[in-house]
Amino acid sequence: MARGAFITIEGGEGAGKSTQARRLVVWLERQGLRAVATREPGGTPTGEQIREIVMHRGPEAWHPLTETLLFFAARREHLDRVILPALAAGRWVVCDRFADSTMAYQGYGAELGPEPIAALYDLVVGAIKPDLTLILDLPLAVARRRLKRRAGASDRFERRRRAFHERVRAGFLAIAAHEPKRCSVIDATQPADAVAAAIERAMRRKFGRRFAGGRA
Ligand code: T5A
Repeated sequence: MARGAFITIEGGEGAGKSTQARRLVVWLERQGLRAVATREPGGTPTGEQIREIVMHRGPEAWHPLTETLLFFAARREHLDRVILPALAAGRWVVCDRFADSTMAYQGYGAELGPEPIAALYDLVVGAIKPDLTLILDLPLAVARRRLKRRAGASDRFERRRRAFHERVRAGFLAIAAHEPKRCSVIDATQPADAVAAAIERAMRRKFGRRFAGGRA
């Protein structure tokens, strides 16, 4: 059986990752492929517990390495229990955030630096890499407006300083520049349909032959 493909969707808060992850799974299924959507932090019962700890922690400040270790702990479980079995069973895995988020948020945003993140990646994830990473890029002002409009809006975005979010955005773009074969930067300021069309084009460029009617 052909191995599935591992696709990650990355970007800052409110960039439209969850919206596009859902749409991409539907699109893949229309191509006759079996697809599964998952997310980080989360994706397994343990991962969801870690998500609760990280996302709903109290006001005390954490060392950025503390949250980095928690994200990687959740990730190892996620790989073993969800991602690798799905790929081995021929499924296409669409993951809303993965290790590039740790590099961008903890490495760049929290200024831990890229080296500890890269070292932990080698230890925890090893040789596994996403086949394609879609980086949804959005200016902060647009992200803030979208998140404020959303029903039940949280203040998570506002709790961090603007400079933090700017470093995160620069971090994602630096990752894309460093690994242009794996990463495709998508202009996320466009309406959701146009973003989905840009993602479909990136998918066809990368995997064309594997889709019904695909070019390549
Ligand atoms: N984190 C995570 C780390 O620090 N390190 C790590 O290693 C990992 C894995 C996770 C938090 O944890 C951090 C990063 C985060 O702070 P999350 O739930 O993944 O949190 O994070 P968010 O990015 O905050 O998720 P959001 O749901 O807020 O953002 P999305 O998924 O990017 O956006 P989405 O699709 O929910 O859309 C947001 C709003 O915009 C609208 C939607 O309808 C929605 O209302 N929208 C659009 N509006 C106009 N045009 C478009 N094209 C639109 N697309 C969506």
